[in-house]
Amino acid sequence: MDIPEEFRRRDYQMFRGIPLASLFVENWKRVEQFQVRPDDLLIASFPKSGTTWMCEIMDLILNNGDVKKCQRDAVYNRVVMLEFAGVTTIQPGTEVLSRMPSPRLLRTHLPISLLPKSFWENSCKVIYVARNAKDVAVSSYHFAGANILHPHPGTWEHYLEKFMAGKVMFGSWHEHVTSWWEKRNDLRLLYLFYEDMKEDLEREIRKLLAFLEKDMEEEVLKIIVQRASFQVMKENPMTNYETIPTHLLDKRVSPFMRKGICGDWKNHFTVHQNEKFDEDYEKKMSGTTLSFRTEI
Ligand code: PPS
Repeated sequence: MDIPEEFRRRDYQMFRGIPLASLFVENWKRVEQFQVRPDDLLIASFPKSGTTWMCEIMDLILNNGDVKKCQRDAVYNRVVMLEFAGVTTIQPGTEVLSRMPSPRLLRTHLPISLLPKSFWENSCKVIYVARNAKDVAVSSYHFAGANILHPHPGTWEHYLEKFMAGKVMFGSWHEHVTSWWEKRNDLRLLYLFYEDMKEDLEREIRKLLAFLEKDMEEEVLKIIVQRASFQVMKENPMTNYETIPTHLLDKRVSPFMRKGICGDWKNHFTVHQNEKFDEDYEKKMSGTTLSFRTEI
């Protein structure tokens, strides 16, 4: 697994108004032509919103809580990222997916405006996971420090300004969460929240089961809740990203499974930053019925 020098720590490339890693832009044709199968299951999210958590849960559900089966590979290989592209040895997500038997689980961080046409035509089920903007900003700041596909994040103050302006990978959090929310009835979509999952994971898994029209024995449900706990996932090499080499994702800078809480933003935002953020947030979110909890 490697990423050539020229693609490391490079500035994002603007693509149809969205900042993306240039590796992803170069691969765009494949993404655009991606063929959805109606029994595909798509996990969509803004980065750092609980995607990996949802991937592990969904793989456990589809495998009926068979823990051994869910240890077959790292979570990012079990649930392939649609727009992911590397060069040399890293295969584009679309290529891996095209060889995968159905039912496929896949994930994306794309804003809904960039979702390939085939999703609208073939209408597979979609699970969107959203997390409050303040904790996402904090989590993505730490991740950008560790991940060479991002430019260096600089100071927290500098990064927070970029986040508010939508100048981070995949663009504006505000636009991402609201545009997926507004379109939730045009797709077969279940919209879930990280904070609700933290509050009562079993309850949220029951929502998933109803959406998937799947029955499950109570003992299996308990196993899934336990396997998807932060502590278990942090210690599980198939979910904690320890299989990604340090020169690509430096876990000494920040572990992938970092804190896994709601409200860590309070340890990062100054009073002034919080006021400025809230003011900007009010303006950007004024037209939506979507609302978030920043503490539980
Ligand atoms: S990525 O890189 O965009 O796919 O990241 P993503 O998986 O969306 O989000 C990573 C954050 O989710 C936290 N996480 C969890 N929280 C609670 N419980 C469980 N089981 C869990 N699994 C992952 C992870 O720790 C990251 O959040 P932070 O705040 O950085 O800890």
